[in-house]
Amino acid sequence: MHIRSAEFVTSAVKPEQYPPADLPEVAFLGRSNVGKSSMINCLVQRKNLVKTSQQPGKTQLVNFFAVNGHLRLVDLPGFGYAKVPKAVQQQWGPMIETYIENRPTLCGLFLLMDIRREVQEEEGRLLQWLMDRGLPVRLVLTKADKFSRSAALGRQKALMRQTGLEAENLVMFSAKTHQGREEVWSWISSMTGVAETRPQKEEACKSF
Ligand SMILES: Nc1nc2c(ncn2[C@@H]2O[C@H](COP(=O)(O)OP(=O)(O)O)[C@@H](O)[C@H]2O)c(=O)[nH]1
Ligand SMILES: [Mg+2]
Repeated sequence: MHIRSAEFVTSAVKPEQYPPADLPEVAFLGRSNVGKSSMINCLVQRKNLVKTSQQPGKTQLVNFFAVNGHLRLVDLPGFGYAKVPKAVQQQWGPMIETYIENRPTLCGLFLLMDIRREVQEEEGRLLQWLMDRGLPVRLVLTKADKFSRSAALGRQKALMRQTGLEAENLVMFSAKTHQGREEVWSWISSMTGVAETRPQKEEACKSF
C-alpha cells in the first residue's frame, strides 16, 4: 500500500467520542506489549505516529488513525497487564466489547500474539468470541524476527494447532524487518474494499 497520509484522528472511551462512522475501519487488539502500536507504525511507515512503550499497559483508549483519507486503523486498549490497577483493567473489556459490537464500519480485526508465547486462556476466549460475531479475524504472530525462519515456522504450526486456525488466517509479522507488511495490507484492502491507491501523477511530480 502506498501511504500518502497517515494521521491521528482521536482517542475515545465511549461511542459518543468515536469519529463519524463514515470510513471503513480495521482494528488491532492483543495483550499489552505484544507490538500493536509498532505494527500500526510499520503499516503506515511512520516511526512515531502511535506511541510505543517499554512500559506496558499505557494505551487505555480506543485510538483512531486515518490512512490516505480512505480508511481508519483502530488501536484498541491492550489487555492482560497485571500491574495496571484492577479498576482500570475492568474498563478494558467493556471498552473493546462496546467498540466491536457497536461499530457499523468495522470490517475486520487483527488479534496479535507474541510468536514466542503460548495461547493464553483469555486469548483463546477472545478469539472464539470474535469469530462468533462473524467478523473476519486474522491472527498476527508478532516479533517474528526473534526466531530464525525455520523456528518461526515451527511456532506458526504449534499456534495453528492451539487455535484451530488455518494457515491463511495467520501471518508472521515483524515491525523490525517489515515481514508480513504487504500481506497485512492486502488483507486490509480485501476486508475494507479500499484498493491500493497509487499517487496521482501530479503528486508523484511534487517529489522531484
Ligand atoms: N524485536 C521486536 N520487538 C518489537 C516488535 N514490535 C514491537 N516490539 C517491541 O515490543 C515493545 C512493545 O511494543 P508496542 O508496540 O508498544 O506494544 P503494544 O503495547 O502492543 O502497543 C517495544 O519495546 C517494542 O520495541 C518487533 O516486531 N520485533
Ligand atoms: Mg500500544
